[in-house]
Order: sequence, then structure tokens, then C-alpha cells
Amino acid sequence: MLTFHSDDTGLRRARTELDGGELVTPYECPERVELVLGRVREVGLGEVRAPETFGLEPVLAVHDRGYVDFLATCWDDWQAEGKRGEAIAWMWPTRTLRDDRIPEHIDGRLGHYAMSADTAICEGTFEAAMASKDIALSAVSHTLASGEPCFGLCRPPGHHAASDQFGGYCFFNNAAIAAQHALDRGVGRVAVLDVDFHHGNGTQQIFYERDDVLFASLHGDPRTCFPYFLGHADETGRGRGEGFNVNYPMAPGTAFDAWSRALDDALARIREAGCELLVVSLGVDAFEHDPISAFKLTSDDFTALGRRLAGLGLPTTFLLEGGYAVEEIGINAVNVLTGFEAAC
Ligand code: SP5
Ligand code: ZN
Repeated sequence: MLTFHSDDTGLRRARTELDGGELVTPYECPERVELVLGRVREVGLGEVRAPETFGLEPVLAVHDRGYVDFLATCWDDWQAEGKRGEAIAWMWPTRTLRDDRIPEHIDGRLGHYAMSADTAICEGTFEAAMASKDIALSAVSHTLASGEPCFGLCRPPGHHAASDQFGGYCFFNNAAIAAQHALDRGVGRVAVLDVDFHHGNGTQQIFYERDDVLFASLHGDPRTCFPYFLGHADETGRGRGEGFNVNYPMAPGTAFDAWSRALDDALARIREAGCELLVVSLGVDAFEHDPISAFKLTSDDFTALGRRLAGLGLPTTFLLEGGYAVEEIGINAVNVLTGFEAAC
């Protein structure tokens, strides 16, 4: 299987993440890509290729222009204020305030465009996000052109990024950008299957009122898990999108037996919907030893996941999402890919 990778994903190396009232070294770090790339090479998964550049047009097909401009200028605007730390939002237009006027001051703009305070913007963030979406677009383009499965080693991840909000370590929604690109190239309906431990709130929001993308997500129940404010089972889509959003919230401690029953249900829904392309939001933070997650998948379970995905028989693009701080991130991500290939 072909892998798309770029060293430019390493241009973002944030120093700070607000976690438990402390500023810690971010869980989402450049070393993640090195670990996965090392494993891709170790097992001889296939060629590793640099992405092509696609510019902003496919980004603007799913993201708001003002949001993209904000991401492009945030770090400079923040620095122009003489701030010493990284750009972390600290005030938001929450329930009792207005959200229809975008402030001019960078603190207000940050609050307008941020979803959560876990994600600092630092030097190189925009450049890394551009590389990440180019990886996703290159991967899906390869799948469309060849019918072959393809792996986009995206970083930063994307699935928490909404049409005009960043957070959860995500800036551009790589999976949504790739899915929209496929539709714009003539694919009739795309399935985005999100197996990251966290709910893909951004992907859900972007496609919530549409029937050309079926979004299915397996994740920690938002009653107790990030992102807390979206991802319940009763979120099924709106308008013509009704029935094209499927959430499988599960309790902390869930292991592969229960998790894979939800997976099989999601795969049946994808089959029934007549999807022509599968985009997998491949987070591997459902792993039993992930430092910020609570499911109990083993490394072998990720191989089994790959096998089951192959059973759909669809052209498939895998895009890296979460998965943190453990050596096994490379093993687990690549296990999905080798499991998939072995079953094709
Ligand atoms: C892409 C993705 O997986 N994003 C996840 C973002 C989660 N951010 C909030 C993390 C909260 C971490 N709290 C950990 C406590 C254990 N020390
Ligand atoms: Zn995650």
C-alpha cells in the first residue's frame, strides 16, 4: 500500500497543552509521525511518497474563508501583541454571550474560532496543517485514480475541526476535505468511518445536513469523554442528511468484542447506503495503553479491524487521526493496513 508522508508535518511542535490545570508537553507531537513512518518501513508496507500541493480551493470547499484566514495569520497577530506563550483560547462566546460578531482583538478571534483549550497555535501550525491536508488529498486522489487503498500519514489530525473551529489538536478536517474532493471528482456517495477514540465532531458538523456523505463514528460516550458536547446516539442528521449520521458512543473500558459489534453495524449501514468510497479516520487511540483514552483494543484487534474493513470491498483511503505517546502507535496503525491488505 502506498503511503503519503511529508516532513512539513513536523513544522508544528507546540510546547504547551492545557491539561489538568497545568501546561504540559502536548500529546500530539511530531514523533508520532516518525513512529508510524518507521513501522511502515519496517514491515515493508510499500512506497512512501511526498504529497502534491492542492492549494486552498479544496479547503474552502468545507471550511469558512474567515476561519482559514484566521489560521493563516493567528500566530503573527498573537506575536504582534507581545505575548510570551503560545496562542491558547481563554474566552468563548458561550451560552449567555453573542456569537454573531467576530471580535477584532486576537484574544477574541481566538475564542471565536476555538472549540477547546487543549490546542495551542504556535509557529508552523498553519504550514503543518497545509501539509496534512495535502497528504489527505494526495491519498484520496491516488485511491480514486487507481482503485487501490492508500494511507495518508496526516498530522496534525483533522476530525475535531469543524467548518469554522479548531480544537482537539485539529485545524483542517483532512477526512472531510478528502471526502468533498472525491465528491467533486464525481463520486456519488462517500462513507467516512471514524474509529478514533474521540467523537469526530467536526466531520459530523460539516456533513450533518447532507446525504452525499455517510458519517459513522465509534467513540467514547460524550457523557464522560472529550469532546463532551457532541457524539450522542440521537444525532442522526438533519434535513436531507437525516439517517446519514450514525454515532456509536461506548462506555470507558469497552473492549473489542463490544466495539467490533458496533463496527459491524456501521459497516452494514455503509453497505446499505451504497457508498462508493470509504475514507477511514484512522485514530488508534482506542488502544488499551493510550495515555488519554479509555477503550481496551489490543494491537491484534487493530489487525482484525483492518480485515473487517476489507470486507466492504470498497476503494479505501486511510487518514491518520489520533493515537498518542506510546511506541505501539506505529504497530497499531500499520496493523490496520496490513490486516486490510491481507484480507483483500
Ligand atoms: C485527534 C484526537 O484524538 N484529539 C483528542 C483531543 C483530546 N484533547 C483533550 C485531552 C484531555 C487529556 N486529559 C488526559 C488526562 C490524563 N493525564
Ligand atoms: Zn482521538
